[in-house]
Amino acid sequence: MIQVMGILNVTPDSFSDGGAFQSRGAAVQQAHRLIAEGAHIIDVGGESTRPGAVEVSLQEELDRVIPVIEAIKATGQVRLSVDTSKAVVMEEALKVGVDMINDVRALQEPGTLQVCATTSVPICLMHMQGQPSSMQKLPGYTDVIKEVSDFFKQRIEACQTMGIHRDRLLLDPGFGFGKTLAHNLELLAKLDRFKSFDLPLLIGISRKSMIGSLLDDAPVGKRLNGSLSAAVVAAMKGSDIIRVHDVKETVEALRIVEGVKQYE
Ligand code: PT1
Repeated sequence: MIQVMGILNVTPDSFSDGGAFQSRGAAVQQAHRLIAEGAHIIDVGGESTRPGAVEVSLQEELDRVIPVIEAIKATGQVRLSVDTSKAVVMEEALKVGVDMINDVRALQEPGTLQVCATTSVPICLMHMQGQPSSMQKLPGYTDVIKEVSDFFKQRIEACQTMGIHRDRLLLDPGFGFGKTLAHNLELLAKLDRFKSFDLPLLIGISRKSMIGSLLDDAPVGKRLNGSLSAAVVAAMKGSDIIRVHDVKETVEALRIVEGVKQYE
């Protein structure tokens, strides 16, 4: 079954829910809502990585993320993922029982490969060109599919060299991370190319600017239909996990995909 990963942002500058879930209680409440709506995994993130976002200090990120993971984990109702690039945050999240690591920097930060080598949880390796603060300034590729593929190959090898089993890895082309609309659309159109790695694909497109661009610059709050349509396309092209804000709607849309896929 295609899995739905519900987004739980614990950032004050989060791009689409305005930091409404900053306090631990509110974050846990939102987690319960995502679970009730059918989320298979909840992705807890304390660093905004949307275009233009500034980096957050280690202590700030720990303070935001760890208590929330601990509190949701105590309910024992759902698998939890931590959206971080920092080794110490990964380490502390693992101590409180996180089930998956989601790294938009694909374990390129110091110490992250080492921390991941000491555990057996799944790891999502995402592709990004540049850094969030400036990645949308001038994205450029000769061949976006080849360059993302080469990056995956290199990061898979780096993991294996450190003793991280290949079968723990998931791949994510990183929609909106140093990509123009054309790059994002080509990645979505040719998503099936990445199936050749024989690893699960995770896709995050929910409410992103690529959806807004195709809808006459619709604001974040008016991107639901577009996000669902993109999720359906991604699922039809072989995505295994879809990372979204609107869990209930996505679960319903994916039921139709599941129905169709039975007869492929
Ligand atoms: C993602 C993702 C993520 N996206 C994974 N983790 C974000 N594995 C955070 C925009 O163009 O796709 N995959 N963690 C959020 N980042 C963005 C990027 C938000 C671009 C918005 C945009 O609007």
